[in-house]
Amino acid sequence: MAIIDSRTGKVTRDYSVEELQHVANLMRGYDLVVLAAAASGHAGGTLSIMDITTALYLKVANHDPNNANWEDRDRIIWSAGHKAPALYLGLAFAGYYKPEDVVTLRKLGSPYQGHPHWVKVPGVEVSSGSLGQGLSVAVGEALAGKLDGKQHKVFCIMGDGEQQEGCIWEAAMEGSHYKLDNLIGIVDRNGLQIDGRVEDVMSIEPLAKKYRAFGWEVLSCDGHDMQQVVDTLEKARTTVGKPTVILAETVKGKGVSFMENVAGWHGKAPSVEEMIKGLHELGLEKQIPYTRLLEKAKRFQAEVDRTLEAKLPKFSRNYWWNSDSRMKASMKPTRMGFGQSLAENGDDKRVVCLGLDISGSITISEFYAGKPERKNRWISMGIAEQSATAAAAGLAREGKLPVFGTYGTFAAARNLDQLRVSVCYGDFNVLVAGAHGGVSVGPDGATHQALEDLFNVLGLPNMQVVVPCDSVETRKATTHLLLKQPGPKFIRFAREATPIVTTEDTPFVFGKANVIRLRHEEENFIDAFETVLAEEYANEHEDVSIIACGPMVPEAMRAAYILKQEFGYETRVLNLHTLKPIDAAAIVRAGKETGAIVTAEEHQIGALAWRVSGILTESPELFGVPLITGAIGVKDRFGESGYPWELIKEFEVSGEHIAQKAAELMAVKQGALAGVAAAI
Ligand SMILES: Cc1ncc(C[n+]2csc(CCOP(=O)(O)OP(=O)(O)O)c2C)c(N)n1
Repeated sequence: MAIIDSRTGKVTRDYSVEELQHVANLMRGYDLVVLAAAASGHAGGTLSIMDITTALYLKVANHDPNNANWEDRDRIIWSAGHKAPALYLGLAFAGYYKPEDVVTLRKLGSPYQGHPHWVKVPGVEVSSGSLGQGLSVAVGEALAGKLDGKQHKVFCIMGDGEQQEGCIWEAAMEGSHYKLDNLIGIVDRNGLQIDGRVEDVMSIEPLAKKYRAFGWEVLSCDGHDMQQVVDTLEKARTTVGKPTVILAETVKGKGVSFMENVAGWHGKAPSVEEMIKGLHELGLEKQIPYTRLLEKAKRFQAEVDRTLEAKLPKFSRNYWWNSDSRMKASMKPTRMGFGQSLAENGDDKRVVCLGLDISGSITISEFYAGKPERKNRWISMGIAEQSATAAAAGLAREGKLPVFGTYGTFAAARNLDQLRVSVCYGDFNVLVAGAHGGVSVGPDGATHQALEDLFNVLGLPNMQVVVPCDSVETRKATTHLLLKQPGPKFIRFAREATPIVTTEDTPFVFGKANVIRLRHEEENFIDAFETVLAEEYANEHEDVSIIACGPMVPEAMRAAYILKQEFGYETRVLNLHTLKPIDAAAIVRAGKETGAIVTAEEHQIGALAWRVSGILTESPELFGVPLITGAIGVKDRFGESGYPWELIKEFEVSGEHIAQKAAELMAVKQGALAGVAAAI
């Protein structure tokens, strides 16, 4: 069967193998264009899965593009959500929408999010992006199919690196236990993952034997031989009494010579020049109207820019970073400070670093870069956050100082119970890096943006939590946590370049806030500020306080500047880099001495705001003291694809938004003071 009119049951279009080959090639070309337009995304794994995608959506799976939720459709679940562009193009070429629509990929407001969301795009079966979950979802859909006496199949597309997630094997057991012969797994065996060869990162072999031992029928094919792909998929439909897995041998980056078998092309998009080169190799330079498509993407982006500009609170002039000579700041990704510290402190033989297949990007690989003698203390764990977390506890129990890190959400949510029981209950010396925190992974979208991670780790007894404000502070904090601070600790830092607002001389004392005060205009924005330890600061009776952590500290400084320029208000900025243990004294003083507090966090409102308000409300010192508070942060919504600096505006957490909130509080405060004066 294939694409079907669900009303009549008739096949609307049947493709020959040659036609399928032609479409697969075309889809590869579109893939390059949409990735180039997005300037981010996963070239390697989308190209390796393209022939299978074409065979499934145009030939093997029964579905109706005009009736996406047809109850008898075959379900196709993309557990490997990062391959989303291939999925979007498969649906487009099947007729759900036009291929050219996909060119808005990864842009703010586009339905074509970095990782697929089923609510936004018709034909997407479920949302995914956190690896290892799809096979379980497929088990659920297959069980439902059995319960309802349905004949359709449930396909699940997975990566080979993804096989390292333990959850896959729980689902594998369930599939055979319930004899789910309506379940068909497909593994894209391209042999590479982010950190290198699957074989080296964490061997999954012998994969066929493993699935067989779990009670599955195992088929294999050349994932680029269209006839074989179609035949194997059709054969999988006929298995009786057990689930089937297809191990498809593929080449990462297939079809584009300079991308083939190169691990570096995993999470990278081609430049426009590389795209043209790739199109040329595919013989599509003339066939795909790439100039028109890139123009379409630009127009979409221009509209995004306009909408965001309108969202930004307006003042008498532009205060954005580097907008003029007074707003100059140099930028560096905060993650760099983490790697730098590991490089500097890694000689301590107790330090062991665990790799979770994102090592270069989060800079944990700096631990062994150029230092082969440390390689035996570098332990690659594959894509297995839960096991690695508990293994870190085991290492710590034996006197080691384990460090691991991955995307903040996978370092604080995926492994939460392991953190809770194995690490925190045991009170072990484990340093966890919640990398790529907040909006800094922008175009990856909701599944990868850590906006709830701090709720998780702050709620764990014994856990200590630091959110440094720039790469310099990240280096200092990492060094302190790694070697001087016993117990479980979580450090959260960003991927994107953020302004450097501290220097080597800026104080960093674990558990103690800094006060940052605007003093005078300087050529370099940052030099206009003075920073001192909060406990050494003498009250200057400022109008308002802004309490911030992480990349919100530079935004708070910008807000302080705006408030001074626009209203003449004096602001006390509190850099609360340590969220746990929290500097309660500095918070209470800010409340008492300024009477107005705005919290600013690049997180769902509450990780910072509720802890600050908890301290304020239970402080006897503040009884009878007039105090008004406001909170800036993400307002109970999931993330979105978009560039990090766009999301700062979209989520209303910019310096302008902080300043606007502070000005609102000031209006109330002044109104109240005027009322008191009038009453006297
Ligand atoms: C739970 C989780 N951990 C980490 C990641 C980050 N990540 C995205 S893709 C990827 C590598 C996947 O490798 P593989 O399954 O082999 O896919 P392919 O090489 O085919 O792209 C990783 C680690 C993630 N998305 N989800």
